[in-house]
Amino acid sequence: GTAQIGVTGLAVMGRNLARNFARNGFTVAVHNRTAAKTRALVEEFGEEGTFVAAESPEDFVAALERPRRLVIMVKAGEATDAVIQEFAPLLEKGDVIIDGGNAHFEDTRRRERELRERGIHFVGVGISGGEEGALHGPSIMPGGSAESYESLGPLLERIAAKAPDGTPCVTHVGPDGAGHFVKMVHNGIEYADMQLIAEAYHLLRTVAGYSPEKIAETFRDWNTGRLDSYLIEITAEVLAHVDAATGKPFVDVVEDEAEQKGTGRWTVQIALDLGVPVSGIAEAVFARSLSGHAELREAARSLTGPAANPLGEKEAAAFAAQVEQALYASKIVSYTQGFHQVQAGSQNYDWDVDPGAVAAIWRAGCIIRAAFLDRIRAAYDAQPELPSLLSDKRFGDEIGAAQDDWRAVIVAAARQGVPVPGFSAALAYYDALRAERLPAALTQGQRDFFGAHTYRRTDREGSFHTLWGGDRSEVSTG
Ligand code: 2AM
Repeated sequence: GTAQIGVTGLAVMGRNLARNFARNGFTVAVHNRTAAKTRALVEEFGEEGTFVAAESPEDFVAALERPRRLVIMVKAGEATDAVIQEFAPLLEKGDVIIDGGNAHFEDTRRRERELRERGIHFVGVGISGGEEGALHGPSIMPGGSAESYESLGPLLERIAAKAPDGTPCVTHVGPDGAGHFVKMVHNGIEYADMQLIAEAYHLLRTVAGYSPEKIAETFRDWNTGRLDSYLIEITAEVLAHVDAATGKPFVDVVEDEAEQKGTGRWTVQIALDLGVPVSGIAEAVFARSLSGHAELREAARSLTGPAANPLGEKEAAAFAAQVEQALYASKIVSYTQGFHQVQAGSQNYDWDVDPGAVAAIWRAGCIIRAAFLDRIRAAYDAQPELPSLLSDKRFGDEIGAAQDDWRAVIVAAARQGVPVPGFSAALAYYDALRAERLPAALTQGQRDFFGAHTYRRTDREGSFHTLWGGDRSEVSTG
């Protein structure tokens, strides 16, 4: 075979990825269960590069140079397993199967293990950036053996997005499920970013009394500063959009029930298992789920809230500046939590993930791309063993400078009845982490009281139990 890479599964993501490879000079074998799609791709985009259209799995495999590199772009779950089962028997030792779908990292771990036993490399690749990214340059998060990355890396580097400094947004994240894990956390952070932006919008609309157009302007302005990011940019676009049918702001005619595909939920589920407090991501997932409970919201609509009391024009501008501070501070916290999860996953699964490298490949191509990521990368570069992003001096200083406004915004939100679960959770995390003493000591006392769960003391080694039902003397338990 002559093709350097093959793509099977030619729905829009697979098609665009195949075109991206071809446009970058690679010979690409293409295959799809329904062959009409393969023919359509070559007919429509054939002149973009060199494609080898394969009708059968056998033809497809034969078209690939060895060791074969075969990208599967089908639905995550059973379809992926079915396609792996179909192709694995046709492959040889040293060939590489790449799953570019949105797989759960535990599935990737299982598939990698099973294929490794057959001498086949399995690379689970997180790909972010949607259809446009797949075509023009996504952020790519591959997990698998170092050997497979040697063969695959140079191709991925060509098709990946390029950061502002020209570096490709791809790195060997780590073994087996590391790539899909990091992609999952990316999506969790994306949920949190979106929720924080939504809260900022809600506050500007309700407390500052701004119109969607005025808020779009405000976001455009923020986008020239430290909040510069793809999500802020598209938020301004969405808010400025006017519905053609009614002439109303688009945001006012859309049903306010947010949906989700599940990767944000995975992030939180896994965080619970790993014991990582990703409260901002969790609140973002819950905020979407709450919005979707139309019946509960309808039943609660008559409950009492505070009297509306929007600010005057001058106060509103000052408030908007405070909201920018609150948004930025909360964003630092949610990335702190997300990177904690990346590091906890890395530790738990023995992946040896470099968090600075992860920040670097999120600088372009993906949904959370932002100038901000460069600063996270710099923080880890300066201090690879950074225990938490909040311990970075620059982030710590910035959040310290923002904290008065951050608190004022949350107070205003509470006064005016605007839900800000993301802002509040972020502030609670900040205040809890920096607290000298937490009431967890009391929690330990309660646990010891009702369940003899024991506690440790601040002044002595060992574990202890107080005889709560007796004379309340203390016994040493080990
Ligand atoms: P199709 O065009 O033949 O339906 C997204 O669904 C892509 O995955 C499509 O290209 C689809 O092929 C392919 N796909 C879905 N389930 C599949 C399966 N079980 N086996 C092979 N291809 C599958």
